[in-house]
This record gives sequence, structure tokens and C-alpha cells, in this order.
Amino acid sequence: MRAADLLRQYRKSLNPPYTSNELVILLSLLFLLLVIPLTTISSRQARQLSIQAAATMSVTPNPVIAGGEFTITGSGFNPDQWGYFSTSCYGSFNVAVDSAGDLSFTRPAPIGPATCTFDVYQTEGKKQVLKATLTFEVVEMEKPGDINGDGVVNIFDASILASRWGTADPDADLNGNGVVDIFDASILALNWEG
Ligand SMILES: [Ca+2]
Ligand SMILES: [Ca+2]
Repeated sequence: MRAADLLRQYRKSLNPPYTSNELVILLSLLFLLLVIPLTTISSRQARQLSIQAAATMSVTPNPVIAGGEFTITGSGFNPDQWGYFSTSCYGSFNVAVDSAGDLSFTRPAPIGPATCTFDVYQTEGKKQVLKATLTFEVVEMEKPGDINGDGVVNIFDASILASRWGTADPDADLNGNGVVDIFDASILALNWEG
């Protein structure tokens, strides 16, 4: 087949002879496939934006330290009403919202690393409305002297420190003065757990 024939065939495939009815069906399908999902997505985004504008929450400290405590404060909630918390780390519970629309509470943190999500709902009319969402990380606190990161300061850390003595090894340079020396050994000794 000659190149000119190939080209003609290709152009024909690009311009198929659609009837007007088929065109209407095609356009309707395009509408269903593209426009409706896009409209739904943008209206959902708009709704989320209005939720964020309505009420906000924050956590301190951030990130939360495993085994410690954290405090959540929030504002912009419906005043003098319960906030219903649905969470990934603590199940569900209610928190009172004061007359200014603020809330605050303190809880013990999870003992291990986690990602916690807190969704807060309030009753508006007969509906439970999502007012705010907060997600935070729970992290292990780094122990000074725990060079190998196994959670204990012991002989294994001491042997790593000894093997890197006099070098600039950043893991064993516990005080960050650029050299592994007696000061790093004393940090290790102070936190010794055996
Ligand atoms: Ca260790
Ligand atoms: Ca040092």
C-alpha cells in the first residue's frame, strides 16, 4: 500500500461519517462522563472549603510525642452544643463547646507511633454536620545516646561510639560539635540504661 493510501485511510478514521443522531448520543455520553463528575467534585470541594472556614482545630505539641499528652483546641463551632468526635485513635466521644464556640481538652497520647484523625460533628436541624477535621502524627521521642535507634541506651550504642571515636560521624556525634569525643561519651553515660 502506498503512503498516500495510508494517509487517506488515516484521515478517514479521524472523520468517520457520524449521523446527527449518533453525534447527539456521543455528546450526551461526553456530558455524562466529564461534566457531571467535574461538577460533583467541584461542589464537594466548595463544601469542604466552607467546612474549613466554619470551624478550625489545632493540636499541641505538633507532632504529638508518643506516651506524652496532647491538647486540642478549636473555635468556630456552634456555641453551647456538644461536639461529637469520631476518631481513628480514640473511638467516639463528646466534648462540650462553650458559649463562644470554642472547645479544648487534653488526653494522653498513644504509646506508639500513629496517625490520628479527629472528625467533629454537630447537630444542625436534624442533621449531623461535619464541622472540622484534624489529622496529626504521633512520633517516638528520640533518646539522647540511642545511636542505633533501638529505644535503649546500652552497650551496643557504646560500642558504636567507640568504633567512631575521633571521627565526625553524625550519628555518634551526639552533641553535634563535629567530632566524636568525651562529651558524646558523657551524654551516653548520662542516659545509660544498661
Ligand atoms: Ca540503642
Ligand atoms: Ca561531639
